[in-house]
Amino acid sequence: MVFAHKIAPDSGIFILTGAGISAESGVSTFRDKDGIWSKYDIEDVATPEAFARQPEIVHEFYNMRRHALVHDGIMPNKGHEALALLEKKWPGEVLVVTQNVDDLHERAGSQNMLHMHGELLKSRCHHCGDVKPCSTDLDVSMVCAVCGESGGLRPDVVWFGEMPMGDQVIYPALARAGVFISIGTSGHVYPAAGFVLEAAQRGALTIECNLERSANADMFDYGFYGAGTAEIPKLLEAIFLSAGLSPL
Ligand code: BV8
Repeated sequence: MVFAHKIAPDSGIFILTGAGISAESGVSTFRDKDGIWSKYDIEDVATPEAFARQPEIVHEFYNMRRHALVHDGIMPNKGHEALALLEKKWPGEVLVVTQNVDDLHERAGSQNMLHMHGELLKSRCHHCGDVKPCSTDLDVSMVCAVCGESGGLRPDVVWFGEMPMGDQVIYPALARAGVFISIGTSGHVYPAAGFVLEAAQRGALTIECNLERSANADMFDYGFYGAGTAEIPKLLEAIFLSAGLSPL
């Protein structure tokens, strides 16, 4: 398939990913049937108020997910690998901005990327802001090695009502992108769900790749619908062909 839009081979490609790209690696999504939010209430586990009110419950929620990521043999899938290969082979800039807190993009080889909702494998001290790698359980009794305060170590993730990370990189990259791709996200969470409009207003070609049409599917020029491991390679082939380049 070739897009009606011509793509300049030196175009910047901005890729937003969500939980759907990690689904085939065995990581639960949030809003699918049996997803995380069908088992937990956001207000109980993913807000700063929840952490202030019942930190043990919040720690248990993230400790369970961190333990699974580290110990359950979760590996990057062909979708993560295809994006890492794109970064190597595409003549222009490729930036992956993920809403995911897993490390699967990095483990697949993506380098030019950022976690706008933080990382499960990092802890942050609520008191002094110190961030450290973290692959084990956190609990309220732990003392921060930098400031000596206890009770403040939390997962280095962005909760609802908190400012997402990386704005200084994200918005300039959206402004210069020639192609905006959204992969594996339901389009419910802002400001991420608004990125497609930012890119479209600057004239970017916008493409959605998802198991099914997302909440903001109508905002995209093209859609590839099905499992990411099957659709992402098709989408990347169309991009190379539309730029007059031989596919990966
Ligand atoms: C903020 C924590 C402001 C880490 C998460 C308008 C503008 C701005 C904000 C708001 C607004 N309206 C409402 C808000 C507030 C809120 C919000 O958006 N609420 C929603 C629910 C309405 N936003 C915020 O609070 C954000 N902060 O705006 O701050 C501010 C300004 C100044 C000062 C202070 C604050 C913060 C949002 C971040 C919240 N944290 N996670 C964690 O626990 O993981 S969000 C959570 O949802 C995850 O990060 C997740 O990534 C994210 C989005 O979900 P998806 O990734 O899309 O996952 P989902 O399950 O929904 O969908 C998966 C998709 O994959 C599905 O479509 C499915 O079809 C598809 N799929 C499944 N299998 C496959 C597949 N696709 C392909 N292949 C497959 N095999």
